[in-house]
Amino acid sequence: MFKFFKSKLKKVAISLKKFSIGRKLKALFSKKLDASLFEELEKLFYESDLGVKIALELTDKVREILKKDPDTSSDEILKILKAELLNDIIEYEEVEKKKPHVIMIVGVNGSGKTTSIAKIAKHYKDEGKKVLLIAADTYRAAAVDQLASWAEKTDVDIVKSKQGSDPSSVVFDGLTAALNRDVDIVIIDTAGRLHTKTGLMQELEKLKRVSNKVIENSPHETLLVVDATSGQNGVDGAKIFNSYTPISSIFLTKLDGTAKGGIVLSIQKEIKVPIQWIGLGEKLGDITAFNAKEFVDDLLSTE
Ligand SMILES: Nc1nc2c(ncn2[C@@H]2O[C@H](COP(=O)(O)OP(=O)(O)OP(=O)(O)O)[C@@H](O)[C@H]2O)c(=O)[nH]1
Ligand SMILES: [Mg+2]
Repeated sequence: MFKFFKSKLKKVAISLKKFSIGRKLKALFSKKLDASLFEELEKLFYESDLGVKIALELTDKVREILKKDPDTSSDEILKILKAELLNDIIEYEEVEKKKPHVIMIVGVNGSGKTTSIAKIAKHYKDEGKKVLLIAADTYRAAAVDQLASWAEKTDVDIVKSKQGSDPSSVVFDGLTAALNRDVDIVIIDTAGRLHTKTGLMQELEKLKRVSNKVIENSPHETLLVVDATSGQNGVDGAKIFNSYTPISSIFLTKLDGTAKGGIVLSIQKEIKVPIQWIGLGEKLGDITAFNAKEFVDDLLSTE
């Protein structure tokens, strides 16, 4: 297990450096102090998808530092900003897992739910856990087949039913099977839904009720899958999802597809939910556990 984290974190350290705004910041700090500096600073923060709130806060912070001591070195300023950003990050804390541990996956269409489920399934399978997938996306024709094909590739069990059937009955059947088969980890795939569709959002509440009926206190985790390339839209959507169905952590996908890493921070600031996983590609191995300190170090790296 240690090996998994070690190798994955190494990969992340390499690929997240591309988000760095540290060098640009350093260059800005070497300019003379005037109003245009702060304007440029705010623009830089904003352009890296940090969101308006964080962009303003960080700019104010720099203003305050330089007001106190105009000679503060750029390295010192970056150190303070790192601490400031880390302060906003809620670290994911591993939850104690009782058998069967139920994880429900939710998110908007195409955010990467099904692919991420396969990645998580492989992660637990590699840890020696018995994993069961439940195909509760019964809306889209290919959805069940897609999950079934991942189940085959990762060599884990799956409970499915026909397209068009009631997703809550699949959840019921799947969880009952999990109890009978001595499963460690259950992962429920749900249909993609737009956070603005009230009926579909309420359906998630129903799925949770059914889950809780079969296995008390389940789902134990509700993971929201957010596409990192969706910027502020993704952040707004996450907020609404969280209001309907409390989210325990986030799987941020497609971070390989964006040059801006700020969404990691703005999403946490806006909905106060920890990021647990990061997706860095379409393959099973393209997953890493999110590490706040490394991420902030990379974001403000001057290398
Ligand atoms: N580059 C990249 N692509 C990803 C990542 N995660 C998922 N994808 C791709 O995103 C597309 C959608 O992925 P799905 O897993 O089908 O998304 P979904 O949320 O299940 O979609 P619906 O079930 O239709 O709502 C696929 O082409 C995936 O290969 C990632 O971390 N990086
Ligand atoms: Mg899907």
